[in-house]
Amino acid sequence: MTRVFFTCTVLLGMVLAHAEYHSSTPAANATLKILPSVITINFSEAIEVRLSTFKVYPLNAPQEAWSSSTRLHQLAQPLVRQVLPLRNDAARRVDAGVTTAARTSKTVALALKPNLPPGAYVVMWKNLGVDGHSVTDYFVFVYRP
Ligand SMILES: [Cu+2]
Repeated sequence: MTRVFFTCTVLLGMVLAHAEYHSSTPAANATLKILPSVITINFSEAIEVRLSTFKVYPLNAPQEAWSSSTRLHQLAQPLVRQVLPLRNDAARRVDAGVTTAARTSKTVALALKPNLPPGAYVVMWKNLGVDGHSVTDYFVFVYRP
């Protein structure tokens, strides 16, 4: 009985998709006057927090591109591909790591380093859902005080 239930849960998880981005604070493509100290990402399903990777990087984007989410995404995509697999890149990152203590969670909080300059930022991840599937994704926000 337990095995049958487990199988159904896994199949249901596949049908309902994996741990996809649901919402975040700041929201994707938001422009902020005040930078929060913590970024929160909500997923559609719970993830294995410590088996997932989260990073925030500054996006080297000219100021005239800050108001164009299309332009920011064009710049963000190659950056994500390049830096998401990197190890030992803490100095380049503007996050100070995941602060969520739970082993599995639908919500993940990431601390930001203090005193970040105005600019565009990319929040990126490769998560591992509790259903065993990974999702790589990102979003961009702009800090323009
Ligand atoms: Cu899945």
